Amino acid sequence: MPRIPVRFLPAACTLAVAAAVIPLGPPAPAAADSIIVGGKPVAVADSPWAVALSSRDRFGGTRAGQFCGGVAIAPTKVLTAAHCLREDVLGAAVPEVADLRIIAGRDELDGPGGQEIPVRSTWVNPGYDPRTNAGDLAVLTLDQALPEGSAIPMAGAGSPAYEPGTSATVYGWGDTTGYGAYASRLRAASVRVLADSDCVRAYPGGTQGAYDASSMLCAGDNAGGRDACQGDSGGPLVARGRLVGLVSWGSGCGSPESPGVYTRVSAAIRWMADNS
Ligand code: 4AZ
Repeated sequence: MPRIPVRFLPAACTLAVAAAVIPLGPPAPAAADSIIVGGKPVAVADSPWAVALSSRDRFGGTRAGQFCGGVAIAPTKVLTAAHCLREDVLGAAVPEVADLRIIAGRDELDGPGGQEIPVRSTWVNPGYDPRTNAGDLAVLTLDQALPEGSAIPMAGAGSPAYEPGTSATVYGWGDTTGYGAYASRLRAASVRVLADSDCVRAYPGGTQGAYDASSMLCAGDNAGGRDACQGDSGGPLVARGRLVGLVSWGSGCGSPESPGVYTRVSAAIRWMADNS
């Protein structure tokens, strides 16, 4: 079966909306053997910086309108993927999405507990290129502060957390199967930071997409089976207790020859500094 670069498919979010309107057949399986894919449920109390992005207006009431992930780097600052805020994902321009919120501290999306905090303003990296996915970063400023201890430190350039082979964990409420089975509890999967050459080989350009080591980070599981998937976008990749990546794109989910591609957080630090 041809593998379709996920970034050329409608994002999870769009799929969720489309599914509500047009009965779709099962989405093209990302990878039949992959099943966050290959992860396990985790307690948000142990990863309080992992937040869900939600809009019930745009994505419906089930799973509290979750459509992407995010990660708190300060009490009122959440990083996510720029592509999560695209008009073709939201079905409207960001300012028209009146109920854009983050959900923090809640284990079960449909359950009680935790907090829903409105997004006061959004900043999309002006260097984001929707064609190549380079610069896939947005910053959300929250209306209220998250509880103390909710932010995760970011790994700066040169941190050992970026060394290939480092074990890392990716978190999200996204598809657990590649078939559109969205999680209602936060899940995490163990992957490794991979060499840039692994992603250059997998994504040389053309239909598979192009990996750019200056703005992207390669991570996955050599054996396949553990990966981020649709709906996890914008969520955290953590290594050595620091944020190293944001879920961005990839071809399918969990296939050994197609690692996950993440926004490189050391580059994100630079983009934020350049624009502050
Ligand atoms: C997505 O569409 C997505 N396997 C994110 C990450 C990956 C695939 C898809 C990586 O949100």
